[in-house]
Amino acid sequence: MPAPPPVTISLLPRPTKAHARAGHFTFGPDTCLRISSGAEPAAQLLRTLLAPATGLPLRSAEDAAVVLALDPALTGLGSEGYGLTVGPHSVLLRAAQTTGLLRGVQTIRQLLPPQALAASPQRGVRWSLPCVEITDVPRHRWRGAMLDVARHFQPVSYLRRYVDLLALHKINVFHLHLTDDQGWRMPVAAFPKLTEIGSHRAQSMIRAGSDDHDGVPHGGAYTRAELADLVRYAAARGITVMPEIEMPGHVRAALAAYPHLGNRPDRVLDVWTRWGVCDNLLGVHEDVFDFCRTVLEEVMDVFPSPYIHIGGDECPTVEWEESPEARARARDAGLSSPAALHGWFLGRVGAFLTRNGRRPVGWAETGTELPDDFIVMAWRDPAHALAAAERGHEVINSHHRATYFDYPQSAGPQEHPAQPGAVVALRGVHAHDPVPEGASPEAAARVLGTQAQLWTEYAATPDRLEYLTYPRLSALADLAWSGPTQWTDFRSRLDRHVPRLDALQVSRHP
Ligand code: TNX
Repeated sequence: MPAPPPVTISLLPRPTKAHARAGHFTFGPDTCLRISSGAEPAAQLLRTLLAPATGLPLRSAEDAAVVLALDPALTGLGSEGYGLTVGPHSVLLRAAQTTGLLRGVQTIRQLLPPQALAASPQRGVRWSLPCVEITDVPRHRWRGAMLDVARHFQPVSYLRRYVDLLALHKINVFHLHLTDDQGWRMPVAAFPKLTEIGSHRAQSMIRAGSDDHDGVPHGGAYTRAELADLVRYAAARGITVMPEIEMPGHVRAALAAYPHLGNRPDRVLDVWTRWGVCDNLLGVHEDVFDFCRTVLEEVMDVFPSPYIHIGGDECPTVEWEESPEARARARDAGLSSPAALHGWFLGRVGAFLTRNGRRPVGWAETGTELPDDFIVMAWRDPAHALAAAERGHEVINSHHRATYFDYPQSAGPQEHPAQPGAVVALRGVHAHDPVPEGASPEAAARVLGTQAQLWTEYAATPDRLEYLTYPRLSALADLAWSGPTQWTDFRSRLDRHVPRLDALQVSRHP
């Protein structure tokens, strides 16, 4: 076997503290694990991740060289931090909570040669990692990635791969955008037409602002069992799957299935084939709130996530202004105008979630319009993130100019068709501090973190999704875990990270 090449440590995200020591630890067929009580999920993950390329059995033994230890007394590490000591004859991974061990497993994986990440057996590689002392605690507790499976459906097998790549980057929230004007992807037993009708559209618009359509039907929906399985798969990697059910706008697919939920029950709508902002909204009669509660009850059954996203974005209120019923409802509720039904609607549904022990999350249109108990996802403007945090909301900074991966990565002609309107370059992603400038210490403490958004109007296939996601997600994950770093430091670590993405056959942007 060839001697191991000289190693310097290069991790992404960057650990809080890492001190390299002389020497290596080498995994072999006889390397065993000692697993403390509560550390079994980490052992399981380590075996699952390393088996395909290395074939290492990593059996359990009492006198093992590799120790995975849960120690609740390590309070300084929080729920996700870990300590890792690699010596020439031993590896010790410790954390206060199981999730911390799962993060540490990803670090062990990155310390190995990149071939360790391959999907098939790799011969002639020495499975060595450099001796090192690491203490690692994330800066932000919300490090998310949103995938829009409403505009283009992806099978759950691909969602599992997406989750695997997130876990490599220590992302902890997978936000699944399940419903929109162009498709409804989650089955709800009490409303079967949501997926029977709402999950298929006749065709799709080709380019923004043009009437060209591709003539190709598009559709797909998950089964409840597939979603429940995805939740378990993600949990085994320390990732929460947060579902999003859009309301009161972005609901055209639901209205195509159940016209009585709209503002004009007599009107038959199709599942939308265009991109952009649609005028059709849910009505504000009690049937609609029964519907929302029933849907969310099923959502809460399938997704144990403490957070449930209910949309709230891009909600033109024309239909409410034109509806005598909605105008009367606004008057009876003491609202100044039908437009104020937006906050009233979200407040009612949010209160239902709160009563059920979940936190509502919504997209901020201004930073000051969401009900008090909402976690605010500020997407339009960093000023909204600041305003919401100053107002007392917990905030996820998702500024579109730095976190919307549906925009192209450069203005070059080589880019695939993507969302028009902006360029989100790697450097811009790297430079986006989630804590908005000018935040008071109290407001800064309410900024939970940041997340990437992948809207999929213009991305239909796994290749395209990965091209848009990587390496920008590597930059966002680094920022969310480690905080701002020097561009040159990030670049050199990314150069060493790219072989890992390549071993995983990620169809990344060059
Ligand atoms: C705005 S951001 C939207 C999405 C689009 C996206 C395209 C947000 C909450 N709504 O419906 O897909 O822009 O970039």
